[in-house]
Amino acid sequence: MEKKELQACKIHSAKVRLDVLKMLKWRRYGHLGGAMSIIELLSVLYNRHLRHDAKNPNWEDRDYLVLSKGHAGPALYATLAEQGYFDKDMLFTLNEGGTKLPSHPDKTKTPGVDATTGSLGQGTSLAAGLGYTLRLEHSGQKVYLIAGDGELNEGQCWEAFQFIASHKLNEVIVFIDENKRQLDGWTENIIRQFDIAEKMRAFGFYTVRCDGSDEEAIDKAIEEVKGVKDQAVCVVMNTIKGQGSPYWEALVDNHAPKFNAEADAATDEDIARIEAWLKENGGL
Ligand SMILES: Cc1ncc(C[n+]2csc(CCOP(=O)(O)OP(=O)(O)O)c2C)c(N)n1
Repeated sequence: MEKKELQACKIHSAKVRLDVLKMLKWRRYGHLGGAMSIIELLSVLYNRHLRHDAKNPNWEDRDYLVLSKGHAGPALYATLAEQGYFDKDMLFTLNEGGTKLPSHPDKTKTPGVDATTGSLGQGTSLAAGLGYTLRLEHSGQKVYLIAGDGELNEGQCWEAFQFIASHKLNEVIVFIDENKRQLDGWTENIIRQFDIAEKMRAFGFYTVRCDGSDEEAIDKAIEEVKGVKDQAVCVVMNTIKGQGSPYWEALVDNHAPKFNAEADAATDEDIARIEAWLKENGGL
């Protein structure tokens, strides 16, 4: 990717991170940790790979994003707002009664959301079915599926992965956000994952690993798997839950924290730091 494009992706990530922090601080609680770890991926997808049109969210030839770890909705909403699907003011209705931005994505409510998710595991089957339909239609469209590492505790994921691998369904690009934590702690203390990339390979996927905080590395990984013919593909991203905030990264219990005075102060520091970076880099 050219320098200019990389910088645009980094600015996009910074703006989205800023909005996620602001909206959750304003809301006083929310799914922070797992939202922060997919911000760079969403930036690379929406700026470089996903075929989409914010002016025409139901464009028939679009690619699909399935956020199977649906609780990371705030990252998707901030991304969609940054892309122009709706006004940024709407971000500050998150989780309110009657909002178009419920805590988990609902395709009947939000422009740009194609998959209703939140019950972990289900998005993987949805993506498999969607990908199979696109295959039958020879449409050339793609499905970008984002699953969490804790989510892999759901047997349904592995049923869907068997289907995707068996049909060499590379219409679906599987991303696993390996942030090593889940709702109630470290994944290895709950159900040990062993080596996720090796597991995906054993299931039949062409699998690459990348640093999920590095837009360039993510883009490279996607380019690599897009070049694979005749095999299912997967990108395992090494990330940190709470990525991009020293305070939230260090707090192990950052899944859906409530804000208090300490969190407010730390988040204000994050906001100031990100705004300063954006100003320096022409993003504000
Ligand atoms: C079927 C189901 N069981 C339990 C939950 C509650 N839950 C929400 S998020 C979560 C942890 C998910 O961990 P992971 O996929 O690693 O997400 P991340 O750490 O990236 O936020 C759980 C258990 C759920 N949403 N769906």
